Amino acid sequence: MTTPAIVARPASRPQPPIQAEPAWTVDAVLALFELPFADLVFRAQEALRTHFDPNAVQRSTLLSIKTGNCSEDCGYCSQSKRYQTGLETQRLLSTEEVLAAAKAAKAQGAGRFCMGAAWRGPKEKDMAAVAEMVREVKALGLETCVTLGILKDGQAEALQAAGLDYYNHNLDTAPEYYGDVVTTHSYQDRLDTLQSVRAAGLKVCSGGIVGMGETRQHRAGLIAKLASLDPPPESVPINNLVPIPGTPLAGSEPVDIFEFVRTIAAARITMPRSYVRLSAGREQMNEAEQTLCFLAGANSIFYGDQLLTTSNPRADGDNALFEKLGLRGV
Ligand code: SAM
Ligand code: DTB
Ligand code: SF4
Repeated sequence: MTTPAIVARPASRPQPPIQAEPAWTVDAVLALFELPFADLVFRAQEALRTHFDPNAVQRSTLLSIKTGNCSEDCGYCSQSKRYQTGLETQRLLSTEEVLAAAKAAKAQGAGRFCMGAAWRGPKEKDMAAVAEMVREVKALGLETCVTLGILKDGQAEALQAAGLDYYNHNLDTAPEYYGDVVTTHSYQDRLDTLQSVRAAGLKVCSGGIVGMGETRQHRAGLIAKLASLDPPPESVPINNLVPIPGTPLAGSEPVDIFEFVRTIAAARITMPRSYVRLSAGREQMNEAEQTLCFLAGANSIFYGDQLLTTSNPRADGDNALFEKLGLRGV
C-alpha cells in the first residue's frame, strides 16, 4: 500500500482578502465622460435610483467662521492673503454668532450646517472654540460639518468627540494638476488629512472644482481618485469655479455646462452611495442647467444666500425650483 500523498487542504491555505470593489481607473472614468450624453445621464439615474430617493435633495447651509488672511496660495481662493481680492477679513466668530446663523439655517429648512475657516489648519488654541460650536449646533438637531484645512494628530479625534458628523476636505483636482493650482501644501497632505478623518470615525466630505483650466483627463483623474478612496467619501461636492478678481484663476475659461454635468454624472456613477453636491457656481447657472445636474444625479445643494465669501441663489428661488420639479428638500 502506498501512503497517500499529503495534499494541502484548501482550508489550510491563507484565505484571500475579501475582494474590494474594483477601483476606478482614470481611463474607465474617461470612458464615462465620452458616452453619448443621454446614455451617461441614463446610467447616472440608474445609479441614483438604486441607492436614493431620486426626488429628495439634501440641503447644507454654509457659514464662514473665520474669513480671509489665509497663509495658503490656492489659486482660486478669495481668502488667501497673497492675493488682492478686496475681501474683508474676520477673526473667529463667537459661538453665539454661529448659533444664531445655525438657527436661521434650520428655520429655513437646512438639514446640515457647515462651518468653514480660512486656515492652513487649526491651531491647538482654536480647537476648543470649534468643538464648542460643533456641540451646540448639533444640539439644535442639525447635522454638523466643518472644513478647517489640514489636521494634525489628535485633531480629528477631538472633533469626533465633540459630536462632529462630517469633515470637508476637497482634493479639488487631479493629483498631477494640483501643483498648478496650489504650491503651499501638497496633494499628499490632503490625502493624509482625509485618512486621519476616516481613522477618527468621521464621515468624509471631499470633492473638487471644475473650471480651473484643467483638461477632461484631469476631471476624470479627480473623480477616479475620489472614487478609489476606500471607502469613497459619503459626500462629494462638485464646485463650478466662482472666478474671484485678483486671484490667479480669475480669468479661467468657463467650462461648458454639458462638461460640468458630465462631471456630476461621472461622480454619481462611480460613487453611487454618496451624496453628490451641486456646490459653488449655481448663481452662474439658470434653472434648466441646474435641473440637468439633478438629472445627472446631484442630490445635494448649498442652501442659503451665502457660500463662504461669495453669494449663492436665494432660498426662496431654490424652493420655487424644487416645487416646479417636484423635488423635496431634506
Ligand atoms: N481652508 C480650508 C481648506 O482649504 O480645506 C477650508 C475652506 S476652503 C475655502 C474649502 C473649499 O472651497 C476648497 O477646497 C474649494 O474646493 C472651495 N472653493 C474655494 N474657493 C472657491 C471658488 N472660488 N470657487 C469654487 N470653489 C471654491
Ligand atoms: C465646498 O466644496 N464648497 C464650499 C464648501 N465645500 C466649504 C465652499 C465654496 C466656496 C465658494 C467661494 C466662496 O464663497 O468663497
Ligand atoms: Fe486657505 Fe482654504 Fe482658501 Fe486655500 S482654499 S487659501 S487653504 S481658505
